[in-house]
Amino acid sequence: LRYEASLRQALANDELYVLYQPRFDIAGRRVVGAEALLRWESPTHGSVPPGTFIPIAENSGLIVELGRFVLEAACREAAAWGEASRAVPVSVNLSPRQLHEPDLIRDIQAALADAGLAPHRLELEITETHLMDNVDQMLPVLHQIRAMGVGLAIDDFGTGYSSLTYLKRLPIELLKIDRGFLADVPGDADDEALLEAIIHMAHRLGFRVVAEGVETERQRRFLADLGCDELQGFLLGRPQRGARLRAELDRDR
Ligand code: G
Ligand code: G
Ligand code: MN
Ligand code: NA
Repeated sequence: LRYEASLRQALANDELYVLYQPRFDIAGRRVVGAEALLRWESPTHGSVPPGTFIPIAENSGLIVELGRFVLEAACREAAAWGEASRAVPVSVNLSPRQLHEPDLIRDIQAALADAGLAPHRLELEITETHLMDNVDQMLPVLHQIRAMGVGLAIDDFGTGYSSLTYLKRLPIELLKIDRGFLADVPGDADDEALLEAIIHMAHRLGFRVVAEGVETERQRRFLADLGCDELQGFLLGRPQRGARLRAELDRDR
């Protein structure tokens, strides 16, 4: 594995940092949250995309350490938003491996306590594919997370393909629709129908719905007409440094 040895050093060498992509209300006016996204700037490999290094970290077990780093950074950042500006929640992606790690609950508690962040200001994203395949095994830890007051979201929704019955068993309040559904919308009648059905179903099951990958105003309006709750995407905000997002939150307090 080409990057594994360098990735091992990356944390100690300060090559990793976290960007924050804002999430907006459906009007696209107000920031309602932000997703922490890990970045790796390697002196030997240049900037390596997360789609490349996250799977390597996952397979080698390094993800546990990297995940802890992101969790701690995100909680500290969100605590700063709370002081300087509006207290929106921060979302952190959890890898399958982290969810099966016995120390996860303790790590979450420690990150919150060290940052002085209220649990409801943290939200954890778990991909649909992983949830589907392991729902029985994961329910206890999901309930523990909810019991702490930390939020849970289903990420990349719609990329899995099994039955939907697992959904009603999950103690989750937010569903993020994979950006693949939006690419040809408005225009593609099939994708439009799927989006409408997903949003309707999610609401009936009591989830709030976030559309990911919103790149145009036409897409935003289309989603608003379907009753989608929140938006994330390049139209409204790219992943950015925490300080920049803090300034934006300050402006629209
Ligand atoms: O911007 P984007 O290229 O950041 O992210 C690509 C993929 O990498 C996404 O699927 C995203 O969920 C994942 N990713 C980004 N940061 C993290 C992280 O901190 N932990 C995990 N597990 N996945 C991440
Ligand atoms: O899989 P997950 O949803 O965690 O990853 C978020 C990923 O989506 C990141 O790689 C982020 O950079 C990317 N992203 C966010 N908004 C947009 C967008 O509007 N268009 C595209 N193409 N990618 C986006
Ligand atoms: Mn995500
Ligand atoms: Na996603």
